[in-house]
Amino acid sequence: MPLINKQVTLAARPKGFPKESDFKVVQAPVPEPGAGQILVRMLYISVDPYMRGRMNDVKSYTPALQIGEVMGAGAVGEVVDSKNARFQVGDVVEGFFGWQQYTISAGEGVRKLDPSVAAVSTALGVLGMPGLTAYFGFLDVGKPRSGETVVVSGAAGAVGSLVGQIAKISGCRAVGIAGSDAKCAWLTGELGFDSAFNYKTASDYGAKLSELCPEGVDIYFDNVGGAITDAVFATLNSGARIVVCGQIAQYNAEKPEIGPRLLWHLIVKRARAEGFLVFDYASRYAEGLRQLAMWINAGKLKYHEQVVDGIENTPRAFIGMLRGENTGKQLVRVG
Ligand code: NAP
Ligand code: FER
Repeated sequence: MPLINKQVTLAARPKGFPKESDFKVVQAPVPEPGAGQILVRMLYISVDPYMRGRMNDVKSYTPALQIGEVMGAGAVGEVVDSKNARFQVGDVVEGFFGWQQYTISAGEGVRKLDPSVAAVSTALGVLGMPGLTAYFGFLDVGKPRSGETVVVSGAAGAVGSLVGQIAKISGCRAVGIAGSDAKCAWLTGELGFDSAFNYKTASDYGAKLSELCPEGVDIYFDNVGGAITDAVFATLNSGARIVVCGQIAQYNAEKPEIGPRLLWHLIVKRARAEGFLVFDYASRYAEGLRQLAMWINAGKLKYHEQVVDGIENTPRAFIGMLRGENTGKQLVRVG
């Protein structure tokens, strides 16, 4: 058993876009599990957009990270020592273990994985937090009806790529907005989206949306905010639902961006914009995971994972995800 636990800590609060120097790779001793605890050796670590918010000195749903603290994160690992009757050495588990090679846990909020159901990495993507976000956000907040038109921003990412497919499963038309031609080709060619456009090369989002959604937009699943969202507001149908999932276009902003004031569209269209947090659905996670796994097994739901190797490369993977270098779910494999 190695004695060293490599960890990635917050070294400085980022100003705007995070830099690698905002993080520090440190070495600590591998902790010893006490009574009731397990020792977990990490296999995969997640990098997610919400982590950017936790790097600011702002308390929200979760408290802000302190300088020197290990970056909090979902991760999948193997139990290598157990003093807890619920877990055995060799069990593969998912929990909020952080950007580090080892951690001890009392088992609270730790989920045992069945490697025969799916690759264990999926517990951080399609069969984990992002998959559940797509499932509950789209179905519960979006309330789709067959034949409706759905627009998804951030469409080629972990959440967005699933939302468009769940829209198709629900009998809707799915239109994606993503940041490269290759991502758009993947959405329409492999995932079954009806159409998609590249917001980095489109000069007029409104014109593109009118072309691709000739019957208007009934559900807008918003992962990004900003100018893309401004354009979608003008295309909403009467009774439209806007699922406010994420606003990643603003996460690195140094000062608030002032956009056009568009809420009057909600009045005229009797539309509803509703934010949600996946954690609110904790009591229904089992239902969501069961359905997502059934769709995967039936070939109705496809997913892609992008994997970077090495704990030291976690900051780079995180920054890359914020820049749109990922297609599907970005993960770090820990050797
Ligand atoms: P992701 O989509 O896999 O990765 C982030 C993507 O955002 C990048 O690949 C990039 O793709 C896009 N992006 C970055 N900057 C952008 C900008 N300025 N404008 C437009 N797109 C930009 O991440 P995810 O984990 O699936 O999360 C997606 C969104 O859902 C995030 O906003 C996240 O905060 C939110 N979320 C919310 C909840 C909740 O409970 N409400 C839970 C999970 C996630 P492009 O190449 O397309 O730019
Ligand atoms: C996310 C964006 C924001 C997310 C969670 C939040 C789980 C919650 C933020 C807060 O409570 O401050 O992508 O994913």
